[in-house]
Amino acid sequence: MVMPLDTKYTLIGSPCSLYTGKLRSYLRYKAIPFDETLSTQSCYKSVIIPRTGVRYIPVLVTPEDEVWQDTTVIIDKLESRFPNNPVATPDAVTNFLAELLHCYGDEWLVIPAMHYRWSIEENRRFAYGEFGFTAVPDATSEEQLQVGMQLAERFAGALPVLGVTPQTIPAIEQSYLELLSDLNACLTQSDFIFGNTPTLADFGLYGPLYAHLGRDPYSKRLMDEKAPAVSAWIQRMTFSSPLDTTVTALTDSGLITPIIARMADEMGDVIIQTLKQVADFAATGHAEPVPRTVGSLSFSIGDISGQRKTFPFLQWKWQRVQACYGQLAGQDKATVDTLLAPLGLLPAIQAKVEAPLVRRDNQLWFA
Ligand SMILES: N[C@@H](CCC(=O)N[C@@H](CS)C(=O)NCC(=O)O)C(=O)O
Repeated sequence: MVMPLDTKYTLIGSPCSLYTGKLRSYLRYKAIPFDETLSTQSCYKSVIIPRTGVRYIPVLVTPEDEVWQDTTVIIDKLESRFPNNPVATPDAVTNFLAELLHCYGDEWLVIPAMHYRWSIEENRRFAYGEFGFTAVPDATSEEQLQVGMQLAERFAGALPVLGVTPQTIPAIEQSYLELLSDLNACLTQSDFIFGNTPTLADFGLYGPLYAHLGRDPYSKRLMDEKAPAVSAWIQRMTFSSPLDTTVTALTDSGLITPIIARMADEMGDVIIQTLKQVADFAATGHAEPVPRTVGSLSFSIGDISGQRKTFPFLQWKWQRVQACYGQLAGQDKATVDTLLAPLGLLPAIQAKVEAPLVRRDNQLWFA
């Protein structure tokens, strides 16, 4: 079947939404023709909820009037429709590391992104306005502020669910500042994470680093001051367009290693606990689809520990990382093992998934 590639897609989302930012940047980079529409209250009622069955943004309406949800799935589908300027590189090791950092950006950097947005008064007030503008763009700014405050309650209320509490906040901030410093070193050396074109790593990291941490006013100042090369990368990613260059992989530059080391320290054990709790949940024979959270687990950042809910979606994302690892062979596998073993990430990479998850109708189900 010939796809109507000359017809536009419609991105439905919000200027302040993490995953909308990720997908917008990807669409621009790929030069995929699209219009953007705000995810207003009426759009949730008329399109988002009835057509996807869930309440997430962004969604992408295709030229054939299909409605796609979940940025990871959307990017997969678009990569097969638009093979030019692929986000995968010819280098299997780079691709694996990119999938790893994609997962880190999407699933873990939500923690500093949500903390800074909702715990810092200046950011919070800005977000109220943005939420209100998105929901009811035709209302007065006073009305938008009221609506924004109501809508924001649920998001701000999610902080403890993610493990953001007065006890963990100092470690979350310390970890974020160290990450900024590592990313700054990396992006001083190259235009994108792995060299001269963006990969999935860039799009995954960009979501939280742009829409929250590079756009909310307090966080933007912090980034500009502490990590100007990251701010410059945000600009490149925001206005990206296809690049006529060949990827030069920087996986052996040593600059990526501290970033993966931090990911391993903070996420490795959370992943192992998640796989186990999802398996325990499956064993109890609960009704499906699998709920958004299935219990809680402990995690540590630096030397501070906390509790957060267990997200089966993290397992689904991790299955992709494991599948990518499973495709490595010979020297590529040896390179990855040599890199990851001292960082302590191999147990999570090699952990058995007892109850694999699949995604169907925008929900998770046991395979
Ligand atoms: N995994 C999804 C996540 C989408 C998502 O969480 N979007 C946020 C806005 S940035 C949202 O709609 N949240 C609503 C909620 O958490 O209920 C993706 O990649 O698209």
